[in-house]
Amino acid sequence: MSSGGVGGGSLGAGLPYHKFVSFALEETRLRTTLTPHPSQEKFKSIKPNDDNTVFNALSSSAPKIRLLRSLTIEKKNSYQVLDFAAFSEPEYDLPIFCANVFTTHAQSIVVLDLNPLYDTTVHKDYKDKYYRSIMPLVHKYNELLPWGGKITSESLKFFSPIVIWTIFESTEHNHHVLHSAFVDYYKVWLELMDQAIKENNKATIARNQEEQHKYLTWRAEKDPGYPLLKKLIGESRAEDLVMEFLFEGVNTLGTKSFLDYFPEYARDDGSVNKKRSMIGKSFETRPWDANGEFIGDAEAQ
Ligand code: BLA
Repeated sequence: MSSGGVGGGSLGAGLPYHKFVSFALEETRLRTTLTPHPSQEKFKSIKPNDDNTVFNALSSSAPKIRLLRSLTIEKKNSYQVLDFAAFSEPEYDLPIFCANVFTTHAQSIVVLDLNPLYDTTVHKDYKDKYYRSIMPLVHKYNELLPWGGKITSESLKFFSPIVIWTIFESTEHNHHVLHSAFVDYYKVWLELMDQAIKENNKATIARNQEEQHKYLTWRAEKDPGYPLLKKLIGESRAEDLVMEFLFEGVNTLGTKSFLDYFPEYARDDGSVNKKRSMIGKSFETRPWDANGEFIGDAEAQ
């Protein structure tokens, strides 16, 4: 019997998504100094219940970056996962870099975005500040990585006008295009990070922190990957991974609860509705125009 699942660290070098992660780390090191994040130690060698699955988890910080973390999962002959994100310190209102891919032999489900800290349909100033100049990215990838069809409607307010939401056939060519999009999007995020100026206003910093906390709270509760993580490593280890690694900060950046932010999920007995979506899926086509104006109407879809 091979010792496949043991010592995931070294095997990780062969993972296709390892290439994405190592590019991002190298590119980040050209701009800033990464130090290991406290969560790294506990999560670097997660051993799933099944020998055919390998986890790789890495987390770092840098002067403007509160948390840069990646998780890759490979289940032999079955599926691969990339979950990569970067969160700034609350002194900056930077978008959250978000790359999530779930790949089987047949298809890949992809979200690649600079998730806005502030909902861009409400905060036009935020939309203009970060997205106006990078809208051409949409044009570049719109045909190669087309809109993935109806989506959990609640996700939309966490997405930016440049989001790549796509489901494609898992071919080498498509993965090549995805890699190129990842490189482009990550370079843009790094450039924004480099240019970001530290905020001194306490109220603004507190608001940035609360927005990040709201995002973490949403994803820690409703992330589509959560059920699979529970299956792979069990409920309690999956919860640790989600709360203390993937969405680290959810227990420390704020005190509001999921229902404080998303009261529509409250059940009569005060618990959180387990449904992923209260509204259901909508948006058959891309709901932003080329200028990043929101043109979707959930009711009408
Ligand atoms: C599916 N993942 C999805 C879907 C989206 C995302 C939009 C399609 C289903 C839907 O409409 O919700 C991703 N959604 C996101 C992201 C945000 C969001 C990134 O709102 C950010 C705000 N995916 C992972 C990990 C796993 C994973 C770590 O990131 C597994 C460990 C799996 N994602 C996964 C699976 C599906 C999926 C199995 C298909 C099953 C399903 O639709 O529930």
